[in-house]
Amino acid sequence: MAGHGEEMSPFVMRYGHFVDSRQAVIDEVTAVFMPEKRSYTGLAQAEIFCHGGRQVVTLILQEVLASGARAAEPGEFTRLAFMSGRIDLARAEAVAEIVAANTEHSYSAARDHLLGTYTQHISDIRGKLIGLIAEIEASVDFPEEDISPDEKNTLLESAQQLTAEIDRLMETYRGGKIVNEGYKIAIAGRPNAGKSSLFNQLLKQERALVTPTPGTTRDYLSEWIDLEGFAVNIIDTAGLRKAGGTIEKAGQTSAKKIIADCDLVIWMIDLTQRKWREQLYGDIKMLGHNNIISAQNKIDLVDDVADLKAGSGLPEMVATSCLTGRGIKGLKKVIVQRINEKMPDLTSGVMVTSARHRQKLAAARKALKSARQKIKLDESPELTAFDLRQAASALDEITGKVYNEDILKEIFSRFCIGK
Ligand SMILES: Nc1nc2c(ncn2[C@@H]2O[C@H](COP(=O)(O)OP(=O)(O)OP(=O)(O)O)[C@@H](O)[C@H]2O)c(=O)[nH]1
Ligand SMILES: [Mg+2]
Repeated sequence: MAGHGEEMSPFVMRYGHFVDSRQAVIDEVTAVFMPEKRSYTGLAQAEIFCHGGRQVVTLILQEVLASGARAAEPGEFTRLAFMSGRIDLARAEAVAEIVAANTEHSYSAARDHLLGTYTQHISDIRGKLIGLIAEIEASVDFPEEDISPDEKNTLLESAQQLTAEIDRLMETYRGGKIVNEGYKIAIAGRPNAGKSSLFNQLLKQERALVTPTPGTTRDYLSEWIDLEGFAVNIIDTAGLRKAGGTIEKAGQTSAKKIIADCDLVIWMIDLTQRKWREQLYGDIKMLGHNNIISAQNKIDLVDDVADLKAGSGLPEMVATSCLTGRGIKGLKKVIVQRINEKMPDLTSGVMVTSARHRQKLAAARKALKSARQKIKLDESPELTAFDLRQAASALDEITGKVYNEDILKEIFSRFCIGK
């Protein structure tokens, strides 16, 4: 920068000209310097703020690289922040989560992870585990004294409580997965029932989310919407009918796969079809899904529908008209209810959204179970302590107290450049 030579005071934004090696001005910029231990990465760090044009950025980058810098890998800044001990691994992962968050709930889960509420909760459980290990190891020092039945009960109870805490945490993953990966809904039904019309109604009424889906060729339409803060993937399947040509058959096979894979099926009924009641039982049975809502569609064309009740093999039903929009609001309400059924308390700030974390919790739970068994059978305290230490180390893999290169590679390669 022109005017270099003077020391830059930390955290003071300086204004100046960015010049190339021949002193030609590239842009008018501001820049700031952050000393070691007080920057994002924990290393001494400088940031240059230039105009956003592609050419300007390229030229400045060229100069910076020519003077010996190297471009950062995806996630490298956050990785450095982790390596310097400024943030733990769960919080580092939350940086990627917050960048990817595009709905209210995914954002707030990511924010809670980033702020450390979740890490704190894991650390608390770990602390209790270490306490239990200490108690058990204390008995190693007095091998001549057997553990009294009272002591044994206390140990078992503590271990049981810890298991219950881990269970509660693991249960949040049911909702956490939805918050993180989205809720998948398939719209299915006989030909002409109004599937595509419902698809369009939902898209028209809700904010569409730009979520990249793998670009495979497919015979169905898939879109993402924001439904009361949840990312919802709606899929318009090909008609599930028995007859049909080869292309239709291919469509049917994939429709079945999609249906098996989704969280909820909306089964569209065409009320103008005389035999819809008779068909419904068989159709629902054929779907074989445990979460179905039925939309009795084209209500605008018929007089009466209120003669079939949910239960006895039939799903909950909502009367709709995808032509006039009647009943769509009610249908969305039922969908949101179904999503909420799977949600833990969203205000607690403690929700497992990562499959990796869930896996580590399961490992901790398993080790705890084994420890409880050993206490019950009066096995040697050393062996029990070993199991408990394994449980603690599984939790340490969540927060990154214990890590290996493979874990780090996997986590940080998913980051985007510049984070
Ligand atoms: N009157 C009325 N017509 C509807 C309603 N919903 C859909 N339709 C009409 O029914 C016809 C079929 O609708 P689609 O949405 O294409 O049905 P689909 O289930 O996607 O049909 P396929 O993909 O061919 O199986 C169209 O002419 C729609 O305009 C409704 O609620 N009321
Ligand atoms: Mg269609």
